[in-house]
Amino acid sequence: QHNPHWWGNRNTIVHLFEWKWSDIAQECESFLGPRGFAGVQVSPVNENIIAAGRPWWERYQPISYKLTTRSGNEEEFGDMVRRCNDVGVRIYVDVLLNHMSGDFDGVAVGTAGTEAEPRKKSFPGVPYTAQDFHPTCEITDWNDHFQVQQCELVGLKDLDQSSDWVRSKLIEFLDHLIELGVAGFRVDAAKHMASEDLEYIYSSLSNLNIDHGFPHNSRPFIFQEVIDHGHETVSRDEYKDLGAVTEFRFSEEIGNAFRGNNALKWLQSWGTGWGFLPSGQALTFVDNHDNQRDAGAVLNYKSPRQYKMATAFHLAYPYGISRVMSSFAFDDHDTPPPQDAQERIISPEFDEDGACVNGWICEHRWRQIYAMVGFKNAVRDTEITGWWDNGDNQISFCRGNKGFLAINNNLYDLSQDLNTCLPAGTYCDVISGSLIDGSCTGKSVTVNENGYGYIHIGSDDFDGVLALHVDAKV
Ligand code: QV4
Repeated sequence: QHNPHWWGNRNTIVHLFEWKWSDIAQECESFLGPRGFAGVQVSPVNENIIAAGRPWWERYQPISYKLTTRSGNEEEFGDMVRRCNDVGVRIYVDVLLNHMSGDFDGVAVGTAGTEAEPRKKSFPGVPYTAQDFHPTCEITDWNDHFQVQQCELVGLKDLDQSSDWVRSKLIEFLDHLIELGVAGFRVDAAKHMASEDLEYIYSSLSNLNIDHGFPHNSRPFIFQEVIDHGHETVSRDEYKDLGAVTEFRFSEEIGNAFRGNNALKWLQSWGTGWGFLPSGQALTFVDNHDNQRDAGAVLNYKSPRQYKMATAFHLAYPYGISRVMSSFAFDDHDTPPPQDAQERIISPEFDEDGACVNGWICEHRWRQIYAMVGFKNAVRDTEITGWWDNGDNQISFCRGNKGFLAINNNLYDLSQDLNTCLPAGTYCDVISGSLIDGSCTGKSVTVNENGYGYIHIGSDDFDGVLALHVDAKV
């Protein structure tokens, strides 16, 4: 279940973290479809507890499988899936199979109005009772296989996926989403569940819905959240054959490199050469909604210059199943998504350049990022060739004879003739500008008969990247 079921030559998933379903439907039609995005990872869809101040993470504490959250209800969800599929954008749902909510004093009322008593492990909306859960214990040793899989992750009531009842409820929930037209799932906290149980659940799921344009016998795409830094007792290898796995080492290493802690020349062997999973099993990202909040090597929107360089490399280098993060502005771990005085999530608003202005960051609408989504589509099925570097933090490479990328993360200019591998002609750099009505609003590069062009990326240029491809020929 490694096939994401993308349309045509599309290649990139965007995580529209905490967006409402009606806004995502609109975004598919007006932006994602036209810009060639392949799919959207959406926030959890099923009912959750209501936590004080409405932190984003309340959605990781389920109460029932009713499809009502602050992002919208079932009807709005179904409408979004249909409208996105109609313009070739797939929907992947973040699903919580590991647990229900954590402790809550007294009776909790969820986002669909369902009551539950988490302390008693009583979730009548499903229903689940105490016998459907593992006995309560805390994960104190992350190298203890039993604790990681059978104790409670941050106190979240830990479902027993070996039980027939729990399995049947989870399968019913996922099948309902498949019926509504989704293409697959991000499996939250997969590491905290036994792979045999997950295998049973995944293999029991329905095929994707042919009424939504999926071919007969299409299996749901699965990507599993397993954080494996390389020395974990519960490793990515236990899950990689069941579906794709989030490759956290990718995120950490790309952050390290573009923060200047590791020379970019070493990226020549990026991918399996760095100990990452085989390309078709790796879900790759510069940052995700968790690690963008942690201090450390991982880059996020707050370091835009480095972030754009890392993203350009991510999308230009042929490795992994790519996901781009689309965030809301945050100060700390608990900052809620943009909301109004009634605690309703608000819709993104855009300025005349299409950038988001009201608390949504919308990295996917930054020209330097959506242009690389287009680049990845334009160079699909080509190999990496013509690697060049200056022995330090200036690199360039070609994707067959369809695309060329150069990056300068040194504190001095990159100015020289480089092999772009492109057919002779003039190309528009899609990072510094766009090709509009046949003319380029940014830098242009003229490529000669030998494929060489003069490349200049000044150390004080707004961006440290230059990208050319055959679909942006002047
Ligand atoms: C608190 C204490 C605990 C205590 C508990 C007792 O911190 O020590 O045991 O009370 O009741 C929130 C709070 C957290 C609180 C917990 C339970 O932040 O302080 O525990 O609720 O009330 C998200 C957030 C968490 C949040 C959780 C549930 O990141 O902060 O916890 O949602 O709302 C590991 C895992 C990996 C996981 C990662 C964060 O291997 O699977 O940690 N990542 C996924 C998601 C992540 C999500 C969860 C898992 C849980 O990507 O976003 O956690 O669904 O690496």
